[in-house]
Amino acid sequence: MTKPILYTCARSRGLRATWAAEEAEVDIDLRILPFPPRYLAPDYLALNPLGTVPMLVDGEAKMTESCAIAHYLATREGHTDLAIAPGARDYAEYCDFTYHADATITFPQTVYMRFCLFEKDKGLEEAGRSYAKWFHKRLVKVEQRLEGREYLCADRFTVADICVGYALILAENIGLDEGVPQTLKDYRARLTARPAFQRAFAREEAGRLALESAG
Ligand SMILES: N[C@@H](CCC(=O)N[C@@H](CS)C(=O)NCC(=O)O)C(=O)O
Repeated sequence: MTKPILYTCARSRGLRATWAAEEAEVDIDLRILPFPPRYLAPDYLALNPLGTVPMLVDGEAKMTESCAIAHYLATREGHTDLAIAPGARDYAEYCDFTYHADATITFPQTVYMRFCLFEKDKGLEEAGRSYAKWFHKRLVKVEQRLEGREYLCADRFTVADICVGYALILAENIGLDEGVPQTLKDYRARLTARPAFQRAFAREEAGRLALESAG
């Protein structure tokens, strides 16, 4: 099997993939790019015309969705406990929360980031703030699911927790933590205490610092 190459920017949604690789013990070639790559690493566009991160290249396959990459890395060499198999308890919920993480939760976060952090000069901050409120309201489904549960599915840690957990990590990084319920902050603390998360974070930071000192 070839060694998969993960192109990403430190602390971006690619952290879902770096983290899944550490949990699943998949040996990846981690390539940290400057953010945003479309401007700061224009050669990357030849590889990924979207200009987005993460991107996983595995042989002929090229993947550009963080949650799909996390699931793929966890199951690339066969089923593992990081995923839930078809027919097993909570398979439907596993699929649902894994997709929910980016499509429903991270989506409003990114609109907030764009209007309130990256493009403040465009006069769209009010719209950005309403997306922040929308993000907080959308946490209700995860909050209810975690009532009486430590993890989202099948009473164990899975890729669904990686995918949703990243959105909660991002909330803290972009100043949206005030509206995050305490139960979800506690859940996030349980997730980020995992040795595999800490290794993934440290690998990305080392890549980011190497980039900074190079240039
Ligand atoms: N749905 C995709 C979204 C990828 C995405 O938009 N990534 C952001 C970083 S978190 C990005 O690359 N932004 C820079 C750009 O669009 O130029 C995923 O989950 O991977």
